[in-house]
Amino acid sequence: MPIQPTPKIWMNGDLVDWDKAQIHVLTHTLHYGTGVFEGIRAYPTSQGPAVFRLTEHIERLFRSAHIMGMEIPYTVSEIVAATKATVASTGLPGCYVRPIAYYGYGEMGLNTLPCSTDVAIACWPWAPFLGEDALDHGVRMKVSSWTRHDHNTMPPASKTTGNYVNSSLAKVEALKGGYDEAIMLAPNGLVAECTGENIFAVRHGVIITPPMSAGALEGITQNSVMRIAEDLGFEFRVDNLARSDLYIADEAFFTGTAAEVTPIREIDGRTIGNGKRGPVTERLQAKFFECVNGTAVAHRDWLSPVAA
Ligand code: PPE
Repeated sequence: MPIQPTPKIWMNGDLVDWDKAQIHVLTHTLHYGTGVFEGIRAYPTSQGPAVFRLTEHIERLFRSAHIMGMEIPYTVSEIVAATKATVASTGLPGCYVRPIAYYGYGEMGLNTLPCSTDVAIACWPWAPFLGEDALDHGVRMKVSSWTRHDHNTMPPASKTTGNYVNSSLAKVEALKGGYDEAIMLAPNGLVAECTGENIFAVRHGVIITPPMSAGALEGITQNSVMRIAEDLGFEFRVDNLARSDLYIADEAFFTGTAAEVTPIREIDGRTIGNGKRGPVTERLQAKFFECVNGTAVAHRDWLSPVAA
């Protein structure tokens, strides 16, 4: 889906016109994949557009930078305020938000120590990632032939731009094979996550998602679903999964800001459960959508209205 332009992009403290938000071809991060980024959504609510778990996302941006040894020349609250201002400037009821901190123009070479850090925040409309049909009926997955990088290769706990070379290889392989998404295994063969989502299996009523040590990102949607599962009285565990645990699951699904809560109906040619969105997934998904649009009674604090 082509990006739909919005009026402004925040760059280093200013809201600039969309077409003027440009960088030099010798920007460090373009060459070496050294940036860190976030994916956030703002949703339409009765109080206007509200950003979902905004501070948590910006804190994770700063944690990614910390892992990479990058200094962001702003505070968390400055980037939180800048994100709200950018969303408000679009005039959109809801949108996807992409903050990125990157080493800009000025230095070249693998030594990032002399580089200065630039920050940009862009917003645009992004419909359900894999389509409405995927949310209702689930998707077909493939365990990737590509391995998720090891903690000592590229730390998967950081949303580093360069990490996503691995995810893109897996995503394109899956699409070319006729699947919707890929499952990434860690170097030890256990399940890590999907290309840009956390994965979950439901078996005998227990919901299980792999830990960060398995190479999963500490997902904010994952955490939201965990908290919703608690509210609904489901048993939840963070634990390792083998690919066969996924094959024999009663239900499986994945979560992410872009993907929201997407059921899985097939993995590697094997039907998962009854091949439809399962009852646990359906309840978690329904409650998640109530939380993001502000109609749930609980977790109102997850929403930051941009007008406030
Ligand atoms: N794992 C990875 C590797 C990842 O990139 C994401 C977010 C998640 C898990 C889920 O995290 P959270 O969004 O906090 O629930 N992926 C972002 C980028 C996806 C893309 O296709 O680009 C996102 O969902 O915005």
